[in-house]
Amino acid sequence: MDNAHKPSVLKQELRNKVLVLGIDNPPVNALSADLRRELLGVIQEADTNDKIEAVLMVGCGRYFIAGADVREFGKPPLPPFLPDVCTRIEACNKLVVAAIHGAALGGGLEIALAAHYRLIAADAKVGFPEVELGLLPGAGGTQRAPRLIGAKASLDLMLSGRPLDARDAHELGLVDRIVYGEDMLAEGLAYLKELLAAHAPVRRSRDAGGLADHTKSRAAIEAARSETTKVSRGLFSPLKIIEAVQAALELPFNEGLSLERNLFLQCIDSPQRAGLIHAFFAQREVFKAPETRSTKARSINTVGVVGGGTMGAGIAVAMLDAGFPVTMIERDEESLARGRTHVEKVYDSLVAKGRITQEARADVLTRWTGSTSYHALAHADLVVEAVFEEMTVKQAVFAELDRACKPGAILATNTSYLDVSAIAASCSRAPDVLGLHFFSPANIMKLLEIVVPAGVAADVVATAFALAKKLQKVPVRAGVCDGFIGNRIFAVYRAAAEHIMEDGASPYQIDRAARHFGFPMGPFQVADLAGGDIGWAARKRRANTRDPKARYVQIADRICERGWFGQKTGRGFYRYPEGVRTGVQDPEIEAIIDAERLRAGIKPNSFTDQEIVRRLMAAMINEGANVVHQGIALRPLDVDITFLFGYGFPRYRGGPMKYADTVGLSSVLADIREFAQQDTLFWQPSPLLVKLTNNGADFASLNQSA
Ligand code: 3H9
Repeated sequence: MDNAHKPSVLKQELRNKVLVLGIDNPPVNALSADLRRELLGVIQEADTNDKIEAVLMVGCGRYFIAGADVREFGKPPLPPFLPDVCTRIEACNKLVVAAIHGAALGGGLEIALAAHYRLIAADAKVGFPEVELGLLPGAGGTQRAPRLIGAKASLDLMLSGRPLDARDAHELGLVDRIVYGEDMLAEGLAYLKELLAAHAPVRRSRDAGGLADHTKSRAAIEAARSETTKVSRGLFSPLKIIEAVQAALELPFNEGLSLERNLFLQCIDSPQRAGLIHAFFAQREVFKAPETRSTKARSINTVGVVGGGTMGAGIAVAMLDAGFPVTMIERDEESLARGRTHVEKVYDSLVAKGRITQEARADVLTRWTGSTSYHALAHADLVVEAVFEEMTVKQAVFAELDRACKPGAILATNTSYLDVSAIAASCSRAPDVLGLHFFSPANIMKLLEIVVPAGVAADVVATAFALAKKLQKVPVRAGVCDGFIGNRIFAVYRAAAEHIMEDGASPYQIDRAARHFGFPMGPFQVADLAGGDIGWAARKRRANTRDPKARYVQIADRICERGWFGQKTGRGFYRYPEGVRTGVQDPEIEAIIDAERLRAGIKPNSFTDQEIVRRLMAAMINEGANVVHQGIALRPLDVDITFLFGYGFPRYRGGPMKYADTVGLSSVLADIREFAQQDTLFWQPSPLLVKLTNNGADFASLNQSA
């Protein structure tokens, strides 16, 4: 469509010499090239038009402006550029007022700061979330905000990415007035009328004096720099934000602006920006599953949870936090009391940390009821089973649920590995059964794998997605297989780590390499945290079905045989002396590893950290490709989100599949083929990886909506 026929994204109306600009670019009024062009043109025209005395910018829809159009980043930039639009707004000789409702974020706030006065709806928010996308406020935000509210408050805003509510924004001086009416247009016009009557001057943020106290400003900048260096874990943009704010202090305004532009373009070019923006869209894309498009969700008003252990209690808390009444079922009164205590403990610790009041705690707990009889679930709309991870135990629970629950109730299992189809088949209502795999602690971890067996009704799946939204979780649709998406891929990653360990690297070096890559913990620290006994039991269960030709590293078994199950027993791959939460290296473990290498006839090699990461990532990516190839994950981005939200994969790398695209699929495949020279069975290239590489394609090409 040529520009002449495009609908305008800026509605204009002259009201008593006030030009009202209605920003109308759904869904969130992002500052697309069209919007920038129209804004620039209109402001230029307003400046010279005698019929116009002032300009009022208001947002149509739910938000004022959500920021730059993130979809444009990474593509050739389209003029006019946002900093120039902001400069032109600020330079306007007619009064320009921004009326903020919903949110003014990133470039949206920068537009507002370029206006001469700002009013804000009492329930609106403002913020600079650019840091979460690997960017900095690049349209004058780093120069105008410090002049308005000082270096410290600006740095807090830009480095945290957290939005401010209207009251805080007003207190800081970022906005001039809070309004309480619903009609922002009317509020804005009334404010402008007052300003005009009072002959309020054109007041430009670039001239504001928030940085007048140089010593204080410099101290704030230095403090932010030393704190950021400590905590930003390899992130690129935070230090650039500080550099830009320092320029606001030290350079004339226009020079500060051009440095900001330069730093912004450096951020745009960084692979971290690409990873973080991929994560932003993927996080939204995962909600789009075939079932969410084709059907409507059932309504969920009451929830049951079977099992009051760590997992069941965590799920109960997640449901209570989302406002549901929860009925917990346990086999006897004693277990039920323990379940209740687990739930109470979560809220007690929130009270102790001052996050909630005693009254709020009491209030939430009134929605919890417990019973030892399944009949208490007669009215539940959804029941989540979280009992011992054993097929017969789960099937027995489902037989009870089948008898007790009303028709149409959704029955979910929280299994992490077991065959959900087999669980569904054990009761008479397979279309109502699916897997809801929460991650521990269930009330905190954001990931929810929605495991979809073949016979489930589409509206049950759609309901699970709606539930995830209500729980503020990030859902990923997974097919049925051993370990679904996350645990299946993680098992291969862990096996690769064990191979490297037996071949010569210490678990400590492997963990360090994984941490340097960006994981909060390495695979052996994770094993110690999860508890060695769990994996040991699973290995014993699978011993009969394991391919006898597959490489099997026995080191973890030797450790478990000593009763060393990780953190909970004070010893695992690491030692955890009293009072120490992070483990210390253990020479006895190194001796066990040496003995195992000897037993297996392996002459240890040395590995660089980089070689370790190459192997770990190749294993993860290859299995990720298998999972997509077999339809267990809808798209590569679902694998990415699983690892970002369930396994601590560094967000700035976008997830394993995005990372694979970044390094290049041909290079990953070459690595796999090289490693296969030692172990052809383990390192079988995924057919999907081979196909994409042969076609010169990447995983991103498969990320269109499912
Ligand atoms: C920036 O401004 C840089 C400047 O400093 C310098 C430039 C030179 N662009 O989240 P939702 C889409 S960087 C394009 O589900 P909500 C989103 O993908 C930017 N698209 O709604 C979704 O699409 P779909 C700084 C965007 O009500 C739809 O809108 N700003 C953008 O739960 C609805 O989104 C930010 O980082 C965008 N900027 O939440 C703000 N934003 O329907 C990012 C959203 O096809 N945005 N979309 O899946 C947000 O935080 C939330 O979207 C918001 C609304 C709070 C606004």
